Amino acid sequence: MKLAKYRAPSGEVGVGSVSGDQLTPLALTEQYASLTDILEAEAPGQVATALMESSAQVPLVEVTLLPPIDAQEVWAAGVTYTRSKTARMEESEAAASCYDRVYASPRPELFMKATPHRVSGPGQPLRIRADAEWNVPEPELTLVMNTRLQLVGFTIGNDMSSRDIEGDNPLYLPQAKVYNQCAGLGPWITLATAMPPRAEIGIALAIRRHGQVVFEGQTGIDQMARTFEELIGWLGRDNSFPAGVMMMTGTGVVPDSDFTLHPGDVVDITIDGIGTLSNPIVQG
Ligand code: DO4
Ligand code: MG
Repeated sequence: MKLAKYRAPSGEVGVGSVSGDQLTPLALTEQYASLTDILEAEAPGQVATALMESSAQVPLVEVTLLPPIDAQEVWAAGVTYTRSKTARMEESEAAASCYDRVYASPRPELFMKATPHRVSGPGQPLRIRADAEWNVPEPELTLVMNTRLQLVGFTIGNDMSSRDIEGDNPLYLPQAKVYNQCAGLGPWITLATAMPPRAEIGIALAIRRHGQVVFEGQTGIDQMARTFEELIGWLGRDNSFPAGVMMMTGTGVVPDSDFTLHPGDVVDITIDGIGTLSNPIVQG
């Protein structure tokens, strides 16, 4: 089952189940009043099924999809694929050994990526920092956890990154990663019970400029150097999440070093079992 957050033409915000090009609104209750409440249930799929029983489907094009997040923090793991390690070592000669070491260390790189107000949903703009010159999207499978740190679903994440700022000095990482409209999430959450086996989850990135594809790349979760459970275990060490948490799991697709995003580009990320997250890029 795929759960989306949407705004109806009336302005009302709701939660719906998506199937093909149709959305079935959920009749929210006092107990299950939000997406977070449903993800918090012992069996989110059963709760959502019960809440949609008397609702009629509406075409997806008649609603506005919102980022599938309420008050969760968004975290990210880094250097979980060889491609990310190599690209980082190229962009930062001074800090090359940091990336090499973290790739092989038991403790992963984890960082706070975004608070909900910095997140863009499907079709909403993602931003290039005004003070950055070398920028890329990072297509990342994103884990959705409830307050008990149970992995309840998956969504698509775009970990927008300023490579010149990060490459200048690794201590600038938070500035390279965290700013207004720095994180894409969506288009919905696929419940964990509905995802394909991990070995079959592919991730594809396409960047379009003036309607032409200027970069394409793909990878698969089977290329990840760490397991989801390992990353969640480290995230939860002496760390609690009163509204649940989402975690991007790192990028395995990095354009060559002569590529940078331009304002006006459109970034499409497709992940098996979820769908496609598409965002236009803005700057300034
Ligand atoms: O170390 C820098 C960030 C790494 C990252 O975001 C990634 O590998 O996806
Ligand atoms: Mg990343």
